[in-house]
Amino acid sequence: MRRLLPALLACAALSAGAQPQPISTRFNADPSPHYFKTAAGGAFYLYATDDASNSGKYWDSTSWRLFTSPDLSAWVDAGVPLDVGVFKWARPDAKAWAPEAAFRAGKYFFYAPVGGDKIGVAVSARPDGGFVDARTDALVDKARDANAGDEPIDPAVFVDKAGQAYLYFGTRVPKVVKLKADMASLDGPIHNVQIQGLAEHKKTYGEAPFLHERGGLYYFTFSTGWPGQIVYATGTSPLGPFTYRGLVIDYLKISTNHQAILEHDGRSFIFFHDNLLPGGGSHRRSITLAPLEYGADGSIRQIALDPAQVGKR
Ligand code: FUB
Repeated sequence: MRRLLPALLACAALSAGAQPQPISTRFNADPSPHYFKTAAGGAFYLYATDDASNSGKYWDSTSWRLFTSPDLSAWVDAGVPLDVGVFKWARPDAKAWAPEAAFRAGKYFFYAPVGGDKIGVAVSARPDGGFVDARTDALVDKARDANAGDEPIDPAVFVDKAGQAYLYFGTRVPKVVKLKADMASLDGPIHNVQIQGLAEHKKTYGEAPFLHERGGLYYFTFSTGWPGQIVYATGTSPLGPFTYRGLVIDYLKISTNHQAILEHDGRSFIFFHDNLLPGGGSHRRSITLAPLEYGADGSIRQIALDPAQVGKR
């Protein structure tokens, strides 16, 4: 019974309205969850910023972390899938921030900000390691690419039903650009993502762009700033424009908020990070997840947090 208890608690945490539980006792942040089928079978893979190996004063870790799960309840720390050293062009002081992953044509792709001014892309035949640079330079480079924005970080990839891949990224001004079928080159210009209705609702775009589709509607979620709420907007194209719809996760008692949505077997989950572990804080975050529920009109229901978790409005 004692061994069963953590798993039972974790299962309970996946029910609507249950309190979010950290997926690990290791500090981690910026979730990028996926379900991948390998020769070993299907499993959930969660790539993260590794807050456990930062200084505790800044997000200065130089490696990413992977967690795996058969069922979204019990998670295993699968170690370091790669570090910034994979990107030989990275600045010597480059930090490993919010990662993303994607699968296409037998290859696993890993996207990440490297140094705050570039986004790199790595590739591997397996999801848990073996990643090498998919190029010899950055996929997005502030100094090279028109309209890359002031801070090209927080990459998120969405592939539509026709197989077209889109890369979202950026702070303060959200960006979107198509990817070629190789998943490692830009296909056309970088556009600003248009979000209508933000000012009327006294919201701004901060960071953590993410796109998912449900029932033919495209949902663009993001953090409003520092600290930030997670809010959403919807549109009829992955390229936008999107119209502001509402709040998903309120302010937390940490300086960042960063979400990702996983749809699997007809169920939706939202992953985010918070200050859930002893000794936690803005630079020592912990990933959690909760069921994501929709109203009949396609609206997203706000995630219920313990009032003690909610930060200042
Ligand atoms: O983890 C470093 C940065 O904090 C990420 O890039 C942002 O999204 C914020 O979560």
